[in-house]
Amino acid sequence: MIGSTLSLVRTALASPARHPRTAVVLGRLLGLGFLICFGTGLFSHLLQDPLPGMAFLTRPVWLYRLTQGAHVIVGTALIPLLLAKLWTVYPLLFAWPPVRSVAGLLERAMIALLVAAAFVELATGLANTFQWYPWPFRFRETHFALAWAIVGALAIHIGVKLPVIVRWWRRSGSTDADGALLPVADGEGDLRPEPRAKGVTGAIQRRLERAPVPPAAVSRRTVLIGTGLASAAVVATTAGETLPALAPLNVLAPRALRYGPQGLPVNRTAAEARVQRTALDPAWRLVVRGPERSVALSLDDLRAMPQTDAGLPIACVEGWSTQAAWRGVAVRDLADLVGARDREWLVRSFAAGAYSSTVLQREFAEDPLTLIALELNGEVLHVDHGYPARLISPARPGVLQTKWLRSLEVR
Ligand SMILES: Nc1nc2c(c(=O)[nH]1)N[C@H]1C(S)=C(S)[C@@H](COP(=O)(O)O)O[C@H]1N2
Ligand SMILES: [Mo]
Repeated sequence: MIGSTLSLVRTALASPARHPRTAVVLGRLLGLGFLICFGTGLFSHLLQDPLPGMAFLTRPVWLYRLTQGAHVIVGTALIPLLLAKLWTVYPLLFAWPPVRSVAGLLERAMIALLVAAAFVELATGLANTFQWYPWPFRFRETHFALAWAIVGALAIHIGVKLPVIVRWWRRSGSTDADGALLPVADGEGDLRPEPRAKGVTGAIQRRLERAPVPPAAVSRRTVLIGTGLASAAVVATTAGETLPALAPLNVLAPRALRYGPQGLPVNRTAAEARVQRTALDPAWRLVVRGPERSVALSLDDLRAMPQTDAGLPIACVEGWSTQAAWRGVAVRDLADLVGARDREWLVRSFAAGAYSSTVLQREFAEDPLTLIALELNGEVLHVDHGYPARLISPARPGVLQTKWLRSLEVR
């Protein structure tokens, strides 16, 4: 009874667009996209939590802007692709019996894991770009752990589906008409439109036989073109938060380029961080603590030191980024003051809460463009951008570009 009902469901859902080739074409793009997101995400994660002994490139200065921009753009494009893929294969959920072998059971369980993980990954990633955290768990740890689950499950999934993938890899067309199978363990997962529901008898069967065959609502081409257009549309309307050329189309992204004081977006204002009073206090000093010597520098002391200009982007993990002109004291010059070149620094903010300190690794500390910035785009740093002084360094995530500095200590 259940079997025949499910068979009816599958007959109703059959469509020429729900074809293994659709699944393979979408699957290729999904696999490629998830790999790009995995690689760029791993890079971003390691920059924030380096493994012991790890060193990073500090050039090109836009390296992180590129990798994180790609991470968020590709992740956004994956959303329509994943939905289209699920639309293509979900009739397989109505197969009866649901499993026919241990291998089939394992494969289904693994696909359930893959789909669930991919869904949560894309949903949390999207919410993160809007700085919206409607969940009790920590975003970064969860997003990172799920990424490994996805990549592992994807590897197994591709391995199991290799026969179908190989079969549909080339658009030869000759095998198109025959056995449109999504072969799994032992022939489970037939996506073929069923000419007639199996196991249906009596009145239902007679009605089915008399029923006209419904015309194909959508073709494979329509589904693929529609999915491509949907992905292109979400990218075109969001990528403008990092690509200036697309800025005029940027209507869906949470960030507009050049919005905010001094032409730069602000994630956390001085008022939100409750630092206005400390920031504007003339008694403010920047403490630079070397192994043997320490100095406490006023803003005038810092301004009296040699000033370095650097054109560097702020590239937020959430995907927005903006190029800006910074001016201030090179960290190398401060290191010379306390005799501590070629060292790793702990940089602290007087703002409490998240991102209140960062470890500035040796290679970034030694880069001549890593600055204690006092000016932004030709003006004294706005208090929302970290007045009196903030850290800015090439090729590092925005979260590590600490604002409202209090001290630098050799580690
Ligand atoms: N002290 C402090 N520094 C901080 C932050 C913060 O919340 N507190 N935000 C970081 C983040 S997430 C980014 S992307 C950059 C740029 O943020 P802004 O646009 O708010 O300046 O500053 C970073 N520096
Ligand atoms: Mo950020």
